[in-house]
Amino acid sequence: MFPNCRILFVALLLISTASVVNAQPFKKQFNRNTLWYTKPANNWNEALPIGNGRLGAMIFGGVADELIQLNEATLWTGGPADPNPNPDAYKYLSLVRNALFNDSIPQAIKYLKKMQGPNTQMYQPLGDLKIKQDVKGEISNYSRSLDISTAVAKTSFTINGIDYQREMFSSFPNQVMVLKLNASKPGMLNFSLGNAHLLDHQSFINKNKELVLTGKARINSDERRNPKPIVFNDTKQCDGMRFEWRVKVLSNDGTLTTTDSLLNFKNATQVVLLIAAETSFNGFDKCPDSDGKDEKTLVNNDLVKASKFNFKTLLSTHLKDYQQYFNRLDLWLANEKTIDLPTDARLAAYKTGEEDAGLERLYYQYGRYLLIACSRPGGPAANLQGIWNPLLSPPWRSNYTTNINLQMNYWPAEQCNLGEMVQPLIQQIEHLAVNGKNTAKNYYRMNGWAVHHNTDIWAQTNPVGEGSGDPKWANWSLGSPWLSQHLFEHYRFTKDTAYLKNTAYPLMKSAANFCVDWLVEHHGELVTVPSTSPENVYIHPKGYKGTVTIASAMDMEIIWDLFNNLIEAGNILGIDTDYLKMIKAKQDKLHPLKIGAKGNLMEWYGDWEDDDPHHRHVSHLFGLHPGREISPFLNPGLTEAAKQTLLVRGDGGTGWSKAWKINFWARLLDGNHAYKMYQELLKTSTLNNLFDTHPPFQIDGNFGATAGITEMLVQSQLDFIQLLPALPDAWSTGKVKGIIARGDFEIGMEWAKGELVTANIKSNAGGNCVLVTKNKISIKGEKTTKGELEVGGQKYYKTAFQTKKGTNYIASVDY
Ligand code: FUC
Repeated sequence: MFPNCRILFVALLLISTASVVNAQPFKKQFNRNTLWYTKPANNWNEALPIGNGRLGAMIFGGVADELIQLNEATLWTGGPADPNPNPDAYKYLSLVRNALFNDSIPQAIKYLKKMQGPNTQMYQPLGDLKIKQDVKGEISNYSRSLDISTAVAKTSFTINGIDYQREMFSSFPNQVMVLKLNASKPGMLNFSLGNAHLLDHQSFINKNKELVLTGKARINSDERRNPKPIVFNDTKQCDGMRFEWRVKVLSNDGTLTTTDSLLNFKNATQVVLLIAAETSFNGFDKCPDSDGKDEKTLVNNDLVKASKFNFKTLLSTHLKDYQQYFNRLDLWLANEKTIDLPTDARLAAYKTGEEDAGLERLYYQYGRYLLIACSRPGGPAANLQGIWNPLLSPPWRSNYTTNINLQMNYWPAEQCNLGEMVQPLIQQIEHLAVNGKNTAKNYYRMNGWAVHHNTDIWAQTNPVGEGSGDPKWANWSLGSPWLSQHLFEHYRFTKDTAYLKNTAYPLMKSAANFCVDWLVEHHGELVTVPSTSPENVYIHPKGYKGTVTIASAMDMEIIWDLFNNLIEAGNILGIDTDYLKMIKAKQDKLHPLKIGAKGNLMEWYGDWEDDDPHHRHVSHLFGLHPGREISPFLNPGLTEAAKQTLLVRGDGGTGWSKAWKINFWARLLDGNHAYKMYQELLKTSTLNNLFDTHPPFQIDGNFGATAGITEMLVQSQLDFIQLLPALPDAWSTGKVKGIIARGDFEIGMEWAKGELVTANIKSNAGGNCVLVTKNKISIKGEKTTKGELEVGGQKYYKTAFQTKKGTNYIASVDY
């Protein structure tokens, strides 16, 4: 039954506009974790994504013409980054600094452009797999779906009484994609398989009757604003990355013939195909051509290994692997209704104001699905589009932007019980620290490692912009301290002291060394100069628009955060006492955060107006989130200023901007405003396949929203765990299992009418557990230390107890 008339109206509208096929009434075949549709994707933004961290596909679900667009996560243009692409850059630093201290902003901008270097490389598509299926007649029962609890996509339809189905998944354990096609009547499956790529390539059938596509990425990516010819070879250094993908027939009960570069299947009932892909990428510091891996042997090995198994075994191995991650966390909202509507119709109804807690929950879990699908240990970090990109010149190069977007991709990982998926980011940071040392030395004559606004699979770290980039983004230089936050957070969530000692601490310390050198003493304070507040523009008191300043609030907060984490880390490890005293002294001397005339947190060195008061970046609230310098529990004055800042900025912005605002409002303990931002994100920044759109598609908003919802339910950034810190009225009754709090506590909870009922806390690492709740609670069978505190007029109860590793504790509310 349809819940009400408006949904019915939208449903009818969709059914009547389904021009490609007839949408027949549906059997209840989909569960609460399924995205499903009654027509094929009209375009890429409607196709459904699958991935195993490395091999990705966007499935369109066409009937006679099916398009499956493929990606391989390591396929990028270019080769190892040039350690010193602008040898004169360092000469301009003192000129920039003098200009800024003399308040000559245009002059500083001119010099900053002279400090820029090449733009990053681009993430590339792997190609298209094309299916032409021989089907004639009226189509009924069409659906295409993606079940995020199994990570399996399906396309089904009926023609002349025959049911056809295609089923596809990307297997991490077997490192292939698996595609099964079948017909319900024997011998009725007739189709051909071909491939395509936008670059010059070779396409053929090899002696094993495999469909092969081989190609080479460009060594130079073209410049968007000033297209240069595609270049595959660099006579000086290195040639572009090679790639190859193959389709192998695992089983086929019909006949197979080949023509040129097509596989033709006739009179089959079921065909199972394996798709394997490899590139010659051999590490961020190796030429992908001369020092590249042998991609042909690797593809062959992948296929040989996977073809030892039948479809059933491949599927069960895939499910076991995928579900070990996905099933760790679940959320139930009491007001989730069973809605027998396709996902695009649900979203359309939601956009008209229809309530749909089930869609809200689905989008939340979709963020977890996407992270498992695009970031797996051993592979590259999730880029701006995860691993899904069909274009040779994708938006923003589909690279990594480090002034918010890359970090946002990883905000949900630890807290949503997917800590392993952070490994690719940590690996990227390790590479950045190597190249970033050259950048710090060559560009600034400084110690430590520096990362600027953009990076890529080659871990490029120089300021980008090629001499004409706006310094408000191109010259932003605090990538290393911000990324270091993720290093320490991984420790805070896992309590892995060996990792802290051997991996995180040395990298954090080196980033801090860069910050120590980067800071300049000015009127008795430490400031950054040059400084930007990504990517905002202020109105200078002299009337012109300024982008560069000294000591933006964000710079101060990021450096404060690193110093704070480093001191904490050093104390845990019991090392570097004198060094950390020096760091503490520097932290205390940082130019302080200030409140402006409007009651907001000052973004700039002066209390200047913004060129765009609703600018999408809210960089100066870094200390509220993802930092932990500003909190209602610590500093009500700054917290109020942060709130005022958000009110002035408004609730608009790009997808990721709205996602960030969910997190901000959750940290301000305002669940209803956080929820409002979530609604805004779903209503105005979400595509029909539930990808976030900037616009265009950018995956950070998906991840930022999943993180934000978790922040509404559990927070642990301070030295306690808050249960239901920002529960919105809309989700007044529900339950959750599997959220991870810092200290490695796994939290399950039930709540009703807006109040906690019970919580289950599993201690994975032992240690002291401090809970902060709005209700008074007891821990079954445990002695606790209790306290009370009041924040913003709300009374909170603090309950502390010692835990044993591997033990479950039950918290119940004292009535
Ligand atoms: C930053 C943002 C843009 C976009 C880009 C990828 O530059 O300001 O909005 O998200 O990254």
